Amino acid sequence: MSMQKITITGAAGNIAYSLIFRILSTSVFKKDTKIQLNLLDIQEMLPVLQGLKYEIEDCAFESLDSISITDNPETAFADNDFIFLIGAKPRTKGMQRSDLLLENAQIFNEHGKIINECCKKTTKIIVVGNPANTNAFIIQNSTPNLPDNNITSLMKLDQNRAKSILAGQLNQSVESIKQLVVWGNHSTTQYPNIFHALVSNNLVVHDNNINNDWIVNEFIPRIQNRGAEIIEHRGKSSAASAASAIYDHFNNIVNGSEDWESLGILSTGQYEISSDIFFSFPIKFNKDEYVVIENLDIDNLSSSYIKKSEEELISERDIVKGILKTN
Ligand code: NAX
Repeated sequence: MSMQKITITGAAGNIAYSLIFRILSTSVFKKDTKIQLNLLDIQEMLPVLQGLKYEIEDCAFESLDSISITDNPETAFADNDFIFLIGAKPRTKGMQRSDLLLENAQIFNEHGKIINECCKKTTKIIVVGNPANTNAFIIQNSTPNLPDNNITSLMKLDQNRAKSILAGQLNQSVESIKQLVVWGNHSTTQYPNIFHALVSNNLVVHDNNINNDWIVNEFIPRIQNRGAEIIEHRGKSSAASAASAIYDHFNNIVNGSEDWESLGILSTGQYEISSDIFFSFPIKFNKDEYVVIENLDIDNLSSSYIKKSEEELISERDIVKGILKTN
């Protein structure tokens, strides 16, 4: 029997409520692997965590070894295999995006410093709390003891949304769509690049249902604004679909993927993207690592979208730089 230690922050929140049950019911690990789960939230949420712990126990999951709940990051982060950083403050009425960036930057900076002291070299960190890519950049800055490529940010929800909406337009199954990747930031500047995508091994852009007008005026803005569309209908932000995407991202990190994937990683200058931002590139998983798929042709339209998202990430990075200086 082997053991995997997983910590989830923001564990009393909406996404965690779907994610935890998915991770334990359909383990990404080999059958004889047990999970030690650490759930972290702020002190006011400890009663909620206690109730959540009871619910998890009541599922009698075979994959579960133990659960601990805490509001102490030192306890939560010690000696982990995987850390899901979901906990973040929501944007409240009248709050500017820059205020949210700074508030959440403080949380991620504090968590990063603690992780740096108590993690293993192999600890993998998946950043979800928004602004996810810039929070991942903060984590990377505050964890010099960890290899940069252990840190990724979630872009899989955007990729799943793009796949599903494209499959609907083509009247095809989602699994027939391949090589559809979202570039850039997890925000309204993200760029779902349809020009390399395949449907049943043929280029999607050759399909009769697809034309430039649909790509520019419907497909791209629909994906970019899908989060807002969900809030408009549900009155709350995406939670179950976000949890499902986190599970997919986690599964890819553990077991790899045959398809091209979207995840935020530290740019090292691929496609001439600035080298100190977390940017979503087309990624191929090899056995135990992932690599950026290089030398793809980027047309002028794609290039202008990609630049815009890069500019946004650079400006987010510049806003949080003051906090990083105090490290
Ligand atoms: P909730 O507001 O339901 O939950 C957030 C939880 O974080 C709360 O329980 C809160 O008490 C906790 N928290 C706040 N500060 C904390 C701290 N210092 N330490 C530990 N926990 C803390 O939000 P939820 O819907 O679960 O979303 C969580 C985050 O995911 C948000 O930032 C959201 O914007 C982001 N998302 C990111 C996505 C992505 O694709 N990257 C998609 C989904 C989601 O919008």
